[in-house]
This record gives sequence, C-alpha cells and structure tokens, in this order.
Amino acid sequence: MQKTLVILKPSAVQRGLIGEVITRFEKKGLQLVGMKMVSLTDEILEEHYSHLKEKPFFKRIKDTMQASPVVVLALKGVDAVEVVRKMTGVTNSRDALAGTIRGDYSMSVQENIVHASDSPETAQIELNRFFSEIEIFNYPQLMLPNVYANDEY
Ligand code: FUP
Repeated sequence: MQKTLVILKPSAVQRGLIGEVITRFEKKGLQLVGMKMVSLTDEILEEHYSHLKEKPFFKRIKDTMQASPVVVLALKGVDAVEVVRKMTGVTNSRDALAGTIRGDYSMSVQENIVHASDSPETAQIELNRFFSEIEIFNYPQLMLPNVYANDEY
C-alpha cells in the first residue's frame, strides 16, 4: 500500500471546504492515516516548493500558503499517489476536469484547494516533511475487503 500527502490549502480552509474534500477521499476508499492543522513557515515552503523557487510567482505562493493555517493529510491505499493526483486535477483549476477537486471547487491556478504529492518518491519525502513517525497511524481498515478484491492489496 502507498501513502501520499495532501495539503488542504488556505483556499480550502477559508471557503469551508475542509470537510467536503476529506469526505471525497474517505468515500473513495482511501484510509486517513494522519491529519493535523499547521502554519507553514518560510523554511518549509522554500523546501516544499524548491522546484519553483526561481519563478516570478514564488512570493505569491508563499504569501497565499501563509494566509491561514493549512490542514495536512496522510492518505493510504493501493496506488494512492496516482489516485489522489487524479482526484485533484491539473494545477490550473480552470482547465481541471469536472469531477476533480480543483475542477469542481476552484477557478484559479493558485487558489486551487489542494496540494497532492506527484510521485511515490516525492510522497515519501513530503510525508516526512510534514509528519513525524508517531503522527502517521497504522490501524486496520476494517472495510478493506469491501474496498478491494483480495488479490489487489
Ligand atoms: P501542483 O503539483 O499541481 O500543485 O503544481 P506545482 O507544484 O507545479 O505548483 C504549485 C503552485 O505553484 C500552484 F498551486 C500555484 C503555483 N503555480 C503558478 O502559480 N503558476 C504555474 O504556472 C505553476 C504553479
């Protein structure tokens, strides 16, 4: 089973979408194995968005990601990284397909509700960035036999 990181951005927090977005992941069959509210520091954002550090919009990313606390989630499931990315939709919400989180809830490239890890390698690094070992929980997913066939997990 894979684990992946999701950040519910200030756009989700301020617009009252925290519950609705988490519900989508729960209904999909992903297991919530970590969750907390945090304020993002300059240091953590510079690390998290290091691939965009030279972009002219980097300051805007930092400002908007610090506009309120965010909620970080750790989600577990078979192919969880790809499943969550598909549920998220493309970066520019105006291009995101209906049925995706960004496609259904947002109009912006920045105020796009969620961040989701883009590969299994990145997911591991990002989970370690936001969670300590004891903040990721290992507990039985009792409905597992109803979520997957027994040769899928
Ligand atoms: P994603 O993986 O879809 O969250 O996208 P990125 O990591 O590439 O981008 C992170 C954030 O940078 C976006 F949410 C908004 C900002 N960004 C822009 O404003 N313009 C761009 O062209 C790309 C990213």
